[in-house]
Amino acid sequence: MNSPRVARDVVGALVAGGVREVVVAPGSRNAPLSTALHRADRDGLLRLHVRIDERSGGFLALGLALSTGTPAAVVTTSGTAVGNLLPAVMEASAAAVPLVVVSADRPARLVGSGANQTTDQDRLYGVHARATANLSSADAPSHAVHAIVQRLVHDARGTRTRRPGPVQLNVQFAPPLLEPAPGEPIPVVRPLVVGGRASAPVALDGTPRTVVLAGAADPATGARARALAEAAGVPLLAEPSSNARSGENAIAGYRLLLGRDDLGGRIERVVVVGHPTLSRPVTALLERDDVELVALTGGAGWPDPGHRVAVVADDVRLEPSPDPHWLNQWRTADHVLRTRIDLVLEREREAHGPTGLDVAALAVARVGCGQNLMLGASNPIRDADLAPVSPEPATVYANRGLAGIDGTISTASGIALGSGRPTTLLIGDVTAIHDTGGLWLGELERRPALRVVVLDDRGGAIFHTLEQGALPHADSFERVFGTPHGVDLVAVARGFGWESAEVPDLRELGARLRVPPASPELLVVPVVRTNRRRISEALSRL
Ligand SMILES: Cc1ncc(C[n+]2csc(CCOP(=O)(O)OP(=O)(O)O)c2C)c(N)n1
Ligand SMILES: [Mg+2]
Repeated sequence: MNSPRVARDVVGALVAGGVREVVVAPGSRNAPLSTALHRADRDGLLRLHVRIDERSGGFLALGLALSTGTPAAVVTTSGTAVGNLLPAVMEASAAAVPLVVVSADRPARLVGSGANQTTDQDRLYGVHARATANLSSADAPSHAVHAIVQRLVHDARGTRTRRPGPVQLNVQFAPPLLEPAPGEPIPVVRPLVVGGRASAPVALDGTPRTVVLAGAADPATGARARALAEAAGVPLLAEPSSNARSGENAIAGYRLLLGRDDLGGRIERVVVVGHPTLSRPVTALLERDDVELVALTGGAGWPDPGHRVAVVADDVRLEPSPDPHWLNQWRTADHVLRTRIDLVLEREREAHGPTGLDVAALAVARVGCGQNLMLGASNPIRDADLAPVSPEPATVYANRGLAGIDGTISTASGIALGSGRPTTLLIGDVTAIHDTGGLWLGELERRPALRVVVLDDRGGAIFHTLEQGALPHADSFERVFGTPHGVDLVAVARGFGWESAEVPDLRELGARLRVPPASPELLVVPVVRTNRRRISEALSRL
């Protein structure tokens, strides 16, 4: 009866390591874990979530880990099920999210024998897993299971390495998988105490013309970026998922102002916080050889796509800027820019109805403090990057580790369930179609307070603004980039039991967004995409 006992030890050690949210996808080989987790959920040791599709389950666990700031686990059966977690593992690795994969396996001697649902699962995630461990129910005394699993959870947290991320625990279960009469409780495992470390702040004098550039970051890191810019009196260039895009120093239209010689051109130092990824002007800034780059990070690594970073530190003491005009010039320019952006959008609205930028601005303005806003890859997050700064912003999330359009609904579900707060997700139609599996909610499952707003422009609009959207490629564009589809997303959502409606009118959308979501709901906002390139060009000329 080793398999059920080992499974209970694994679950007890996960709990001791601080895991409180676990996703299970049903299977036969992971039956010992599934029943132990069901018991742990019943006893209030953790919360169990069940999903059929492992790819969706992986992203759900990612969202749970993101929103709780603690490791979340996802448990699968053997075979292709384990492979379905790869996208979530890759994102967790790139975004430094503590994700614990527990893959059930068959005994090692069966690998390569042609036995059913048996493959080589050891280190399946390769370079994307921070650590892996293998356990066999045939040889796993309880104290060893407790030590191995807790060490792995600390590897996911990055307690010693300062490299949080995904880990894999592969457990070979030999039959019998279940006891004739279940009922054994989960053992209480003593938590392993593991200390971390941090270094002293680096002092920076305030003379060089400095900006704080905030990329994707958790709320505490975002707050630090904002405080740093405000204390030093310098502009704050904050991407929407930086959780720093608020306050007097935030320059809403920074992306368009970076190209100006009198603003972006005069930057002498950039303090980078978080992981910036969104726009080409920012990438160009990070590649400049006349700018001193300071990367602020509590982790082992730092973003440096231009290979120009000069200083890496846990924290800095940035002296106040002696030049008050520096910040004021940015603010004044941002103010003027806003009126011009509004004029461009008004013209487009009159001709073609609401634009994606209108919808994003509405979401940023209406989804406020105490709620979560997740922004999908592609245009939604870039549109929000041009929205006015909200006085009371929501906590913002986005999968910016690898900027995939996959698993977005599932991640948002995890964020809603993990935080227990109303959550709004703004995504494109292709992104929504990519994760329709994430709409599935079992009848016995907790229902997230999640509103998905789909900006439905019938295809991949972002490609209109890239090289392939130019006239010479017009012949191939629709088929291989635009990917028009006839999917009725309202019908799809209703099929999965979600409340759903089409909301073409911005005023109605605004009214709906004013009320925080209480249960699963999907709204479709139809817009055109034929004017995307024109809007983008008009904005870059401002
Ligand atoms: C997993 C994955 N596959 C493909 C891509 C490439 N990609 C980026 S945006 C995009 C289209 C997104 O379309 P939609 O969600 O409708 O947003 P829109 O561009 O229309 O605003 C694709 C296919 C990606 N980022 N991730
Ligand atoms: Mg689209």
